[in-house]
Amino acid sequence: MQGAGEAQHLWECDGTAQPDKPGAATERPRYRAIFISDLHLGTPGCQAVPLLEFLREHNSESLYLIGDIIDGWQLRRRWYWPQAHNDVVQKLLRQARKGCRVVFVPGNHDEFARGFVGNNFGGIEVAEDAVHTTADGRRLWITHGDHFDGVIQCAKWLAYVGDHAYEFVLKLNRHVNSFRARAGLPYWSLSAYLKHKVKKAVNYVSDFERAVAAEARRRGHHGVVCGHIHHAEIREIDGTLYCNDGDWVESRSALVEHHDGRLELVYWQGVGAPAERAAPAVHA
Ligand SMILES: [Mn+2]
Repeated sequence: MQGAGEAQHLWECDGTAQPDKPGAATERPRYRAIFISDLHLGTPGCQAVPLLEFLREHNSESLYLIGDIIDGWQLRRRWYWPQAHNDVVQKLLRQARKGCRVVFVPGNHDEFARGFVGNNFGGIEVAEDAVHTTADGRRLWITHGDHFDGVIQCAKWLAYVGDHAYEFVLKLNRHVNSFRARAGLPYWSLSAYLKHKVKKAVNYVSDFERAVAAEARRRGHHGVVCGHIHHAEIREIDGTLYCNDGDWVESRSALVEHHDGRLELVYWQGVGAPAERAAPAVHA
């Protein structure tokens, strides 16, 4: 992954990118496009430092910021803005200055930016939604995706209920039921109740994916790139390509388009560690 080191250096080199320099003009960014979302800058959960590393190591001709970039909801409750979060914003502005086309499609946590659609901040275009055409001619609809959940809810149940949580639930279940027995109430399975909830969360994810893909299809596009549910994915749904670029709170993932139009999910592990890549989807 360090193979393009020279190109990256020229591209990234602060304020002194020299397209006139012999050889430099032939260097091109590593990817045709990068899609990221759900950074949640302004919250302690945002993994700003790994994100900065990722942005330093991965440049592109186009960069799509697909919503929940700045978490206005949390900032309104409590101001949290460390230097690393500033650095991320600076980095994004610098990308735009260096000739990368940066498009920001606001999400629900940064819906304040929806009031600025059509404007341009330091080279970053703000758009309600967008369409990206891949090198192999596929039109991808770019939208955060929050319009597709009826009740805004977290798909976090999945993350919460790991093995440990399950053990804990079983233990809790015993306590709850010894209490219920003393109170003369019938047995009630907390774990069964939670399992039902988890199943509903799984359904929620697949319902969301289907709804977004169906809308992309209805609009006449070949596919969609969204975020919002913090669940990275590339798969085909009824003939429509569904891509979710994940998030920078939990999965540290991005969707990238190679110069030949191939789409791939990249999970950032940190500098020095090879980026773990999900196998590209068959049709991606
Ligand atoms: Mn969202």
